[in-house]
Amino acid sequence: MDKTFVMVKPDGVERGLVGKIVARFEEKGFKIVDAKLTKLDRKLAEVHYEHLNTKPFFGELVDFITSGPVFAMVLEGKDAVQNARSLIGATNPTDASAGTIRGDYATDVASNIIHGSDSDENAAREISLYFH
Ligand code: DAT
Ligand code: MG
Repeated sequence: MDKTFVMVKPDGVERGLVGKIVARFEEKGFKIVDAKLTKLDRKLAEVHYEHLNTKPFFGELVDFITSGPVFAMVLEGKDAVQNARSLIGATNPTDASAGTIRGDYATDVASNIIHGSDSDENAAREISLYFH
């Protein structure tokens, strides 16, 4: 089975959305194979988002993702990366369809509730960063 890495960001944890978000993945058919509440230090945040480290919003992104606890999960299922991204919705919640997690719960790209890996290679990388 394929695996992906999904993380409810600090805004989602603060707003009490972990249960609802986990339920969506379970209802879709994913199996939770690992999970934890954790807090990123700046080093982990900078490594996780290193592909964005030249962007003007990088500092704000690192501040935000380290601002409080996150709920990190390893999910297993067929085409896990693609199916999870479909449930999550577009990066900018303004573009995310109703029925997706970002479409239903977020309005701002800088606090868009949830992360999901974008490729099998990045899923493996992120799983090893958070669960080792
Ligand atoms: P995704 O999270 O959909 O994979 P990404 O990897 O391109 O999107 O970006 C990672 C995160 O960075 C994204 O979830 C929110 C933040 N971000 C992206 N573009 C942004 C922007 N223009 N302004 C502020 N934050 C942004
Ligand atoms: Mg991404």
